[in-house]
Amino acid sequence: MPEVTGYKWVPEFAQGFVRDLRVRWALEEAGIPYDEHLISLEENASPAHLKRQPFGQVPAYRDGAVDMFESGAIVLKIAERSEALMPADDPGRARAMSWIFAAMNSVEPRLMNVRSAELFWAGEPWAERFGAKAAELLQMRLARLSDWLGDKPFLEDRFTAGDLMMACVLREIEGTDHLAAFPNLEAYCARCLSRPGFKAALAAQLKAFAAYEAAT
Ligand SMILES: N[C@@H](CCC(=O)N[C@@H](CS)C(=O)NCC(=O)O)C(=O)O
Repeated sequence: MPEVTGYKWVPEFAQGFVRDLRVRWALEEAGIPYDEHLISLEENASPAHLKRQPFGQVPAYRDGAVDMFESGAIVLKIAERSEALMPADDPGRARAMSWIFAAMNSVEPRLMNVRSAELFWAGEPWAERFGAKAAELLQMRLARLSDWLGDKPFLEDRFTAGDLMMACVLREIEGTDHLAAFPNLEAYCARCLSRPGFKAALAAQLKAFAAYEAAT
């Protein structure tokens, strides 16, 4: 059975946002059961973990055939094996692939700049100006995404792993002013997150943290 490496516990602000969620969601959509391999925050720097994830992060993933790191690569691998996440035809697969990379390379870095200024660097003398510029650049990118989506339910003609990844990125700013300017993106994000696969993945990650908290 596939095995997903995540954390035993993280601080509350990160609960529900650790990136093994992306892998869990992909497996849920594909209907593939999996085992959890949960490590502590300290263990992520252990030689054994660094051998599997060179940057000391989660997620990692392994099954009988592959041993992988990087959430995007893992989701792509799972998607290649499941039509629930990618169409069977080559042009359709190429589009889904493009959206996975777009979410992680074109949208997420701009969003992370904004969130880092707000959450991690707040109070630094330069953070306010940096954050304002970062927010402006994020709005420009979201405007393009919003134009592309228009009134379609998904980025292409059906739900794919590209939507999964884009929704994982957008939910970081769900309910904030950053997304409020784009009602179609807000509705799109909510549509993706209402899928049973997402709910099951989120519940599984949170259950692990709750179990750890109850035991300590
Ligand atoms: N690009 C990596 C990022 C993974 C990542 O940022 N993981 C976080 C949890 S969401 C982590 O393990 N952080 C601990 C650290 O960087 O030391 C991916 O998408 O898999």
